[in-house]
Amino acid sequence: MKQYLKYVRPYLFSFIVGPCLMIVEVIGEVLMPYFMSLIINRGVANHDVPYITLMGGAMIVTALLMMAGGIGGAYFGAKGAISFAADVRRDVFLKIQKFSFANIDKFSTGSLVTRLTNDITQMQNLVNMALRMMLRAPGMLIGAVIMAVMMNAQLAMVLLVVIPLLVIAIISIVRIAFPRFDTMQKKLDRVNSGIQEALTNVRVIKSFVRGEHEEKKFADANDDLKESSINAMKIMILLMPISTLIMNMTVLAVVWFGGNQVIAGTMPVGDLTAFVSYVTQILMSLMMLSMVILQSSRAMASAKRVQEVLNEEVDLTDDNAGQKQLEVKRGKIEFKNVSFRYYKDNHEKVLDGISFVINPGEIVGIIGSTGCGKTSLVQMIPRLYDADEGEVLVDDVNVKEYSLYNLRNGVGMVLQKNVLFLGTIEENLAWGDEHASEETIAAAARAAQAEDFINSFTDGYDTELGQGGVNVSGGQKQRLCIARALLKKPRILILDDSTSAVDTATESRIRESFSTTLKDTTKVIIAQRITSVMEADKILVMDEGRIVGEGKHDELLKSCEAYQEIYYSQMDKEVEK
Ligand code: DCP
Ligand code: MG
Repeated sequence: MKQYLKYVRPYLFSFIVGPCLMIVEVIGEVLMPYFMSLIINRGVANHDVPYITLMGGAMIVTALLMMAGGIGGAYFGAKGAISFAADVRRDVFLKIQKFSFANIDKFSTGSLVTRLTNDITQMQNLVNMALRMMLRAPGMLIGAVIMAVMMNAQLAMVLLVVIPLLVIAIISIVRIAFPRFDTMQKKLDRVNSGIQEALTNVRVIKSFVRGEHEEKKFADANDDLKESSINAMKIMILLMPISTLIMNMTVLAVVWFGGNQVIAGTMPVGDLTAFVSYVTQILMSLMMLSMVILQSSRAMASAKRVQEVLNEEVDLTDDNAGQKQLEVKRGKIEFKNVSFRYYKDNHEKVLDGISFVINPGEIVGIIGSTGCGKTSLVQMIPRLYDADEGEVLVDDVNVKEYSLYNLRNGVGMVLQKNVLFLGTIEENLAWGDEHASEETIAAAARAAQAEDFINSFTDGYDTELGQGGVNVSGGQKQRLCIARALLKKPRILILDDSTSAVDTATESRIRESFSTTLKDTTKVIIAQRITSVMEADKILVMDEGRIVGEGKHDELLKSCEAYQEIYYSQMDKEVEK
């Protein structure tokens, strides 16, 4: 928890002044019953009106001071807590931005969202509460005990019985509640993950008519959360009635014993009323403390979850890169005996002993059955994942030697599952290069065969895209993604199945335009259709994580069995059509 201290430091003023102002309120609270007892004992008993007025005035002044202290304390408490939470949120967000794909795979997106929102809010609530109660509750407890003992030490003995009783009750309740809140937070995570998944995939769910299934899945998770919340609250609910019961019994005992003293004439009436107030204050402050402890038990669970994100080791950094200023210039790619697996615990290798060389400016096709590792292979080039064994070289330098910025700037990649962002087409394309002029953007769109359909929209480049690019067709989206990558003017361009939704005629036009606009750029094209890669300088044929063939179309057709299989199965389909 020490880790969070640095978030307190910038707001130290609020963190100190807030609780101090609350002390003003506490002093007032403790003085009020005393003034009251003076009015009753002296003023009322002696019919001394000026004295009553004087004391009444003192009470009004105290009340005003209390109000000022209360408002100030609440203000600085809230300010400190809100600022604290905002800074933590910022750092968690920045950390997630640094996450590698492998890190993100580890936490689910839903869980990250819960941690960024709900968990940090829990922490904020705790800080806010702590700032207001931290000094106030113990202050009130101590102040009231002192006043009570000073007023009537004998009667104060009652407290010796009651306080331990209440403390035991509170501790047992908190101890039972603690793990239940922990469970509750985990269930909340599951609900959030479910919501996240269902919302992002709502189209798939509808098209598979799996709405009912999803509803049931969600209802289950939601009921689960409900059950565990009720389970936790059941215990919380006990806290109030038990404390109130103990408090009322105590007041009864005080009035009983105190009343006898008043009748015997050993205690003034005013003292009895003040004493009852102090007893109430003591028990109230214990209840406040228990609330803080309970809230902190919830917030501790949250703080731990936030900490997990903050402390997660980003397994892919350029901290040890030796040649950070180096940029990708020529675009040569070489794999030396590369092996890779997503899950490090003895799972099967996804890539197994991959070796090949791609020379600058070459067009290379990668082909192979689904799941054979094509995407995994190309992800090694911009270091989206790191190889477990072997080396990946770009321009004869290990990719780990580059700064991630320079490497990824030099390697443009159109991901298989690509998305566009909320905003206009132009904003989306300029995402590849924010300083791009209108002409450059138009040229990139032209090269990706996107210009015609963009111009056919009434708003042209100013057409607003929905989240993820929902309001363009699959093929249009792919072409916009290609144009976006082109604007980066990469030395190496990787297209991962990026024209799968584009018709073959348009696809071949894109290929043609590449041969003029991107003459010197190394192009790696992953495709399902052999026609997409037939004209490449070289084709890599993959099967189950290995390269089983390498060469030009004609050579492979003669020598590579796997290639022949793919070729003839696709040709058969053509004939059937
Ligand atoms: N895989 C995994 N975890 C990931 C991604 C993939 O375990 N985060 C597994 C699934 C496959 C294997 O790795 O068994 C290879 O996956 P690829 O995505 O590399 O496969 P392809 O790109 O070749 O398949 P496709 O043609 O369907 O895109
Ligand atoms: Mg793939």
